[in-house]
Order: sequence, then C-alpha cells, then structure tokens
Amino acid sequence: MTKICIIGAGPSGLAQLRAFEQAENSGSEIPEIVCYEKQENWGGLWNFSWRTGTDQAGDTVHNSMYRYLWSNGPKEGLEFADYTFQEHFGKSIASYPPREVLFDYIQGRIKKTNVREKIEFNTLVRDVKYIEDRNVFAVTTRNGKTDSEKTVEFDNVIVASGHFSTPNVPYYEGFEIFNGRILHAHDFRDAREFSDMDILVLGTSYSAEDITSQCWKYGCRSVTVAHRTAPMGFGWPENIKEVPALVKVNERTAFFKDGSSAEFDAIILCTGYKHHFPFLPDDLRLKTANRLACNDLYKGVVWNNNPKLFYLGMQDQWYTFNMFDAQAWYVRDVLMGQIQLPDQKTMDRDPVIRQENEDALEDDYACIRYQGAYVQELINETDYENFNIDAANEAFFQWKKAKKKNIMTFRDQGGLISPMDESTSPAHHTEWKDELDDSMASYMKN
Ligand code: FAD
Ligand code: NA7
Repeated sequence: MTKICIIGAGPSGLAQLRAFEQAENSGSEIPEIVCYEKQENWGGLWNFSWRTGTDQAGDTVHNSMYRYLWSNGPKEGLEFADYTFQEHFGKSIASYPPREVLFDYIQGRIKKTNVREKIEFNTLVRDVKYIEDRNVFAVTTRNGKTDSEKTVEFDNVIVASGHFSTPNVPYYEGFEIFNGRILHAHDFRDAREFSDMDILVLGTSYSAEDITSQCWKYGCRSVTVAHRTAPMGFGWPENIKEVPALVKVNERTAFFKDGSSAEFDAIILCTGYKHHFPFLPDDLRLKTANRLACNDLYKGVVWNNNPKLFYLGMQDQWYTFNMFDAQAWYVRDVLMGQIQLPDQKTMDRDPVIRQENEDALEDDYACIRYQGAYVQELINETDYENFNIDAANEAFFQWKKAKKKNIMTFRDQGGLISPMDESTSPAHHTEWKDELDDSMASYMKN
C-alpha cells in the first residue's frame, strides 16, 4: 500500500487529512497516512503559545499569533465549503472572529472523525531524503517528549509546515546600541507590554497594520510606521503616523529618509517571514518569495523537480482555509490516480505563466479575483463542494472598502454574505476598539 507523510497539522495538513477521510467515507481505499506535528496539538498558527524563542523540546516556536488577535480578513472569505460557520456554531456569527473562535471552527469538522489517530504529535521532522534507486523518501523525526529519533520510508511527502513562522529580520545601523526592545512580529504576544510607550513599527502589510492597531487599542502613547516602499495610507487616529523609510537609530532616536527623527521606546519589525524548510535538501526545497504564484510548483502544489513531493498553503494568502481544502483535494486526487499530471514541460511552464499573470495584476482587487480563480480552477478538478467564488471575492471587496473608510472600525461591520449558505453576518455586539474580552464565550453572546 502507498505510504504518505504529511508534515504539519495546521489548517493545510488537516485539510489533507480531511480530504482523504472524505474519500474513504465515499468507499475508496486510501493510502496509509502518517502526519508528523512538532507541537502537542493541531491547528498550526491558530494553536496559540505564550512561548517565544524555543519550545518545550528546545526547537523553534512555531506560533506567530498574539493575544487579542481577531481575524484580519472576513470569515466569509475563508469558510469551508463542506462545513459552514452556521453548521458549526448553529447560528450566524459576526465576520471577524477572535483567534479562539476560528481555532474552534477549524477543529469542528475533524473532531467528528478519527484522523487524530494518524497524527504523531510532539514529533519534529528533522530530515527528508529522496532515495533514488528505491523511489522512496526517508523521513527522520525526533520525538520531543521521548527525545528519540526514528527514520521511516514513504512513497510521497506533503509539506504543510506553513511559511509565517521564520521571521525576516533586517538590520539597520545602530540596532545594537538602541536602548529599548527590538522584536519581530513573530515574538509579539501582548500589546499591553507597550502601553504608554512610543513605538516604531517597520513594514506596511498585515502584521504592521494589525500590531499598530493592537498597540493603539491597548494604550500605547504613539505609533510611528516607517515604510520602505509606500505608506498604508489609512486614516489613522491622531497618535499614529506614517513616515518614510528608517535610515538608522542611536540609543533612543530613529532617523528617517526625509531627514526627520523621533525618540522611541521600542521597535517592532513587521517585516515578513521566510519560506524556511530546514529539514529539506536543496533539490526538494521550495525557494520562493511570498507571492500568489510560487516558484516551481505545478498548480501551486506539485514540486516540479520531483512530483512525488507536494506543498500546501505556500502562497501569499487572501483565501486561506478553503484554498487549502482545494489544494488538498487536488493533491489527494493526484495521489489516488484520479488526476494525471501532464508532461514535464507543461508542468515547468505552469508556474511561469501564473507568475506572468500575477505580475500583470493592477491592484488588490485584481489579486483577490486572481486567487479566487485559482481556487475555482482546483475545485473544478475534484469533488470538493463548489462554492460561489464571486460571493467570496465580494466579501473581500467589502472588507477592503470598510478598511479604507475606517481602519479602526472595519471589524464592527456586519452584513457580509456567506458564499456557502448565503446567510448574512450580524454586526458584533461591541465595537472592536472597546471589546477587551476576546474569549469565545463573549464573542458568541447575541
Ligand atoms: P501553519 O498554520 O503555520 O501550520 C503549520 C504546522 O506545521 C504547524 O502546526 C507546525 O507546528 C507544523 N510544523 C512546522 N514545521 C514542522 C516540522 N519540521 N515537523 C513537524 N511539524 C512541523 N489567516 C486567516 O485566514 N485569517 C487571519 O486572520 C489570519 N491571521 C494571521 C495572523 C498571523 C500573525 C499570521 C502569521 C498568519 C495569519 N493567517 C491568517 C494566515 C495563516 O497562515 C493561515 O490561517 C494558516 O494558519 C496557514 O495554515 P498552514 O497549515 O499552511 O500553516
Ligand atoms: P508580509 O505581508 O510579507 O509583508 C512584509 C512587510 O515587511 C512589507 O510591508 C515589506 O515592505 C516589509 N519589509 C520587508 N523587509 C523590510 C525591510 N528590510 N525594511 C522595512 N520593511 C521591510 O508579512 P506580514 O507579516 O505583514 O504578513 C504575513 C502574514 O501574517 C499574513 O498572512 C497575515 O495574515 C499575518 P515592502 O512593501 O516590501 O517594502
């Protein structure tokens, strides 16, 4: 029997387990599957940890999420087609749930199965080698609890280890003499740490936007956001401002490209993440920028240099959970012989064309449509439940417009339509800026 290894039990790895489970329920014989997960529980980034630096086994902490994190995109854009929010919670819920609520939702459909038995927790994948003469992968793992290693052979490997965990940490002149704390977003855990402080944030993407908003909500004195390329351009409250690129710092002062300077208590580097796979050798390792069409992956998932290896969720993400599903169903059908891969030339050309198309996109709205079309393309080839991609795109468009209108109130918006069951989301009972209790119990109150 074919033996398959899945690396990681985050939303992508769980989507893969779910895809096989669905095939099995429909009467198909599925391969033998083992999923290795270095954490003690599933859920990937949604499995919050207070730790920073090293985990209990001495390996790097995977978590990049923080307390008080609420979804930064509308839940209508990430909903599972085969398991709706209505089905899970028994009612319509507001559109920007806190982390605990989404963590609960992710687990809902798989808790109804026995896939947990296929996951080896506390098990870090340390090394993967392809053994050419026998066409198998040798996967070496270490169990952090027993501190013991083993190597197991598999026919296929699916890498679902995420790509928002290894921080991209730039150096600026003077960082070594700055008297305050310098940290990357990956190590940011609690905005209260920065109350009454003047904060400098570098970067202009999701982390910068959200960490700036968090620090404001939890009482910092001011946030200054320095942009390398372009400002975010939101209508920020008066104690948040955007300035040109950072040039250097000294003990307390930061100097910017336009000649201005200001004093800060802490610097938060919201400078993105690296695709980092220390367990893979050069010939199997994805090297790509954080973009919608990754290098070297046919259909965004098949490793062209060795199509027995697959990657899930490696794209930059507007769509998340339902895109991982679409990918997982596609990979399942390749592995079960339902989908035949084309010749090597066609496979190699595929990501190149995708990237040319991506490079021609003019704005975020076009990027959303592009990723929606990619999800649709994959779904069309499998039996994953079709859903209204236009409606999901529309939810993203409404979200973008609400952010532009007021970056501090977009999460208060209701009225978004589920692309799965057409239910309408209510507004949350309390404005985001005033809601200090982000527990699931509080969010679920009517
Ligand atoms: P991950 O969630 O990263 O899971 C990967 C899993 O692989 C982890 O469990 C990890 O422990 C395991 N693993 C890694 N290496 C190994 C190894 N060597 N051996 C064994 N196991 C390993 N998305 C949204 O839809 N909405 C949001 O609001 C949102 N907010 C975000 C906020 C932050 C701060 C970040 C960083 C991301 C956010 N995302 C959000 C995007 C997020 O990437 C996805 O929601 C989702 O978690 C990706 O799932 P994944 O399974 O691909 O990766
Ligand atoms: P992103 O989306 O990859 O963005 C990285 C940001 O960092 C982007 O604004 C970059 O600016 C900026 N950057 C990168 N290097 C530098 C240096 N050297 N100096 C200044 N600024 C820099 O990462 P995020 O963490 O925001 O988001 C990733 C995920 O986490 C996402 O899914 C969210 O949901 C949460 P640029 O425009 O390139 O100049």
